[in-house]
Amino acid sequence: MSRRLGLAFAFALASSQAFAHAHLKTASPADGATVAPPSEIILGFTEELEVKLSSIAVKSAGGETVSTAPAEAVPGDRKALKVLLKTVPPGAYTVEWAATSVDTHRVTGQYRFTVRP
Ligand SMILES: [Cu+2]
Repeated sequence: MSRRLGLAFAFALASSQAFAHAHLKTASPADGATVAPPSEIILGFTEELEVKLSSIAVKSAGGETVSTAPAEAVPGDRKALKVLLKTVPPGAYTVEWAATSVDTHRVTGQYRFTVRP
């Protein structure tokens, strides 16, 4: 392989790794959804996760944390993360997540859903 081609290959490899971050792909409840009180939040990502370095916190409009425990693995799905919730009254909730993929890159985000009366 020529030096020039080798360099191009290295760049291609670096950029494909840069795309291997865990981005949010699915959420239950979904972003913007209005739902009956959920007992858990399940998030699906584009990459496999380091669960111990990932988190989900769910807060009410008043700022109270309603997630009960650290986020945990979803059996059989290394790209998913879940957290259990207390009994949640109607209102707006914010899900704040941090996902560390197996390449150790960390991506954070948040979204909202509403619990209907
Ligand atoms: Cu990455």
